[in-house]
Amino acid sequence: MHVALLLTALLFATNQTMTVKVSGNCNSCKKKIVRAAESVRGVGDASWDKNTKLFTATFDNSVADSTAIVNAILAAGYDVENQKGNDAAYAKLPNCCQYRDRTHEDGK
Ligand SMILES: [Cu+2]
Repeated sequence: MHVALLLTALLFATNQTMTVKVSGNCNSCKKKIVRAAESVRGVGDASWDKNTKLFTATFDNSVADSTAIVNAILAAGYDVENQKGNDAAYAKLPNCCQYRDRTHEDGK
């Protein structure tokens, strides 16, 4: 029974979707978050909503995994859930994207 389930899971190991909260302010953040995620091999569609701060990605789980995607976003300087993004990368973000230091006008 368990072996059969595992085989089924392996045979159909294709697309998986993940949703995590990623900090950010604006459309420029969105581009960087999406670009970072899509730089991971196996990632198909990635998107981020600046109002809800929710990031969603679809990926081939035989090639990519959610940890690799989260790490790519952290490396770009963006906080993911309770993990802090890379400080050096964050320092290089344009002023409008400094989400830790300023709250965007249209944000809550
Ligand atoms: Cu921004």
